Amino acid sequence: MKANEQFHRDTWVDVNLDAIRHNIQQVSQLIGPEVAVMAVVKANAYGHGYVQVANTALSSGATHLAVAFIDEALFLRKQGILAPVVVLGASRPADAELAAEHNIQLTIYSKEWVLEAKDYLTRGSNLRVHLKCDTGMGRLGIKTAQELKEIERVIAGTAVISIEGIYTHFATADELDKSYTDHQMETFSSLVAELNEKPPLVHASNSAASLQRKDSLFTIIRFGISMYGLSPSDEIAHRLPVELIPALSLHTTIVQIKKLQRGEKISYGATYEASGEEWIGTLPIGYADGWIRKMQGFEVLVDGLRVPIVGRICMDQCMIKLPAAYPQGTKVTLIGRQGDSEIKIDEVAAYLDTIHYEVTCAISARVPRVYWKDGRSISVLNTLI
Ligand code: PMH
Repeated sequence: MKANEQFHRDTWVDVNLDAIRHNIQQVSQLIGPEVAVMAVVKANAYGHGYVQVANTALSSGATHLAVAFIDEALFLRKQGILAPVVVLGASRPADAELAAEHNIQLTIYSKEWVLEAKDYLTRGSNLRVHLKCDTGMGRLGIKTAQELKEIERVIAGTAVISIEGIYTHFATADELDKSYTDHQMETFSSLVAELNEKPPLVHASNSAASLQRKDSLFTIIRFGISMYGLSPSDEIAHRLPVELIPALSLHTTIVQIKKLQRGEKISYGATYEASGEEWIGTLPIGYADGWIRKMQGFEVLVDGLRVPIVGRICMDQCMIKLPAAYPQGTKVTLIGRQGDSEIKIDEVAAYLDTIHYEVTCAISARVPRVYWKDGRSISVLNTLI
């Protein structure tokens, strides 16, 4: 079946799996064969689609996957993905057995959690955990050597939990000033040194650190935003040592075109008024797709030209002003390339006064994702069927 026969609305995301493969290969070359790659696929793989990204990452050399909570990990398991999955966020002690059963590794950061969880684990279970150290992010984590050693001691006293990893997360690795990350690195290294036994996995680097500092690589990196082809921040974009290819683009089509006369108005609130004869196209994408109301006034690409979004963005539709009577069915690109023109996710993020992470995550589940490999569309994710 053709890709566009698997959904019935002409708005879709294209995900270029070759770009994801390329980005992983680039970072793998940079970090060398001694350091493994954990592909961060939480939040529907930053909006790109859990399963297709996870499988592409694994077949491109990633050994581990990371998600935010157990339900995301269970979803991957349900889709037949067997690779090690690490939950980066908090989990309930009562779910320890469930995680162990599905070979899902959990993040822990308190002795109390271990004491509670071990009562839920049945004899013969082995829950693998990663000890999260808070070295300056102030989010989740063990702060002192004493707490860390206590947790190690309590785990050593149970047969049902084993320490698979120790890690931390950087707060400012995407900034040019490296002093705060240096400080976090020192704190982390001294905490790791306190353990009686070094776990198999030691990790700290997100994309920004992976691409910039060899000293933070340890045994595995946690590669997120740059796997999707995006620079961790504008600040470091010009000094990245590898070429990244963005994987995601967003498209729709003109479903109606009409000629407005001077004084005629557009959309809720009738806030836009034609100043003369104008061609207006209606697009079947709106704020419920993640193309939020604040995008009013931004531009889209039609026939390689930038044209403005006019009037308020509705839940499922919005309108654009066209320079000519383009035919119904004309492709419109909201993120991505048309010929020599491009609207980058960064530009959308800047217009919304946010970061690109938020833009891709916000493209809602009802927008089908079409997956491309070797120049061909190979599958579609349509959560509505
Ligand atoms: N490790 C942890 C613990 C994370 O929270 C994230 C991203 C990553 C790795 C990957 O980072 P990267 O995408 O910069 O490579 N987490 C988040 C977050 O919580 N908000 O924005 C990104």
